[in-house]
Amino acid sequence: MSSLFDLSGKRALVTGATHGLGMAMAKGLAEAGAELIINGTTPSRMEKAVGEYESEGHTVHSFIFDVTNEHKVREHVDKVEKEIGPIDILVNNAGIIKRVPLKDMDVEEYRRVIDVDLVGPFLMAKHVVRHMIPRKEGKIINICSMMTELGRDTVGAYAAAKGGLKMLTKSMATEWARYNIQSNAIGPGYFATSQTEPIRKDGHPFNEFIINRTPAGRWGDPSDLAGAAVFLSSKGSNFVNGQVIYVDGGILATIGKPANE
Ligand code: GCO
Repeated sequence: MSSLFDLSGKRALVTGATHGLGMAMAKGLAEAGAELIINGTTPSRMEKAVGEYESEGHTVHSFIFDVTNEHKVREHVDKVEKEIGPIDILVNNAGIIKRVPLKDMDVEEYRRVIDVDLVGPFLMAKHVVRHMIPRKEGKIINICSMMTELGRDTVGAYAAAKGGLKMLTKSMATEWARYNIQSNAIGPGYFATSQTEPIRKDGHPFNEFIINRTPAGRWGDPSDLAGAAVFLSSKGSNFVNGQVIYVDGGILATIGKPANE
């Protein structure tokens, strides 16, 4: 049974893997045997991240490029395939959020969120799948969100992108499953990362709200995502397509309860 989830001999490209959920999922894939190719956009952050991966015994190939730049995406994907080897697993994790009420949001801010969170995964998958199709094998994992299913004040652009990413995942599954390429998504709940730090720390009321709103009664730890990432990267998911696996402590299972109960 354990061989079902063994990623030895597999190569995983994870975008936005210099910190947070991307790094946690990448480490999980490496612990299951995968060779790591990591993407980021900030050289200083990448240097620190490579040091962390290596200090934990993981060898990584690192590349700095913007997933919204199709020329750079094509160039780097082709470079990896030519110089390192086939990309077996793509994790589209890179994403940004801008917390601004829709009525106040500048259209360029809105466009940037859509570009990184929805166009980026399309471009990465389009160029990785070019190589997967002839091999008739591959795994694509898009990283969705609670905002794939729920709205929240000030995150409308992000929700629009993450909602679209669910349907993009289903569309990838529709077009690429015939080549034995499984396209699925992971929907993280609320996790303790730098992205949520502004709404979690220093007595922010959202912290208590999330703890009460989450049946598990806690924020997710990034390591909680490794299992779903390994499953969707492994032979264990070879007949799973177009699904979003929510790793959310139960948030989407419930309407919640009054704070004082
Ligand atoms: C927010 C949070 C969320 C989480 C995550 C939930 O402002 O509501 O940042 O967007 O980060 O996406 O799944």
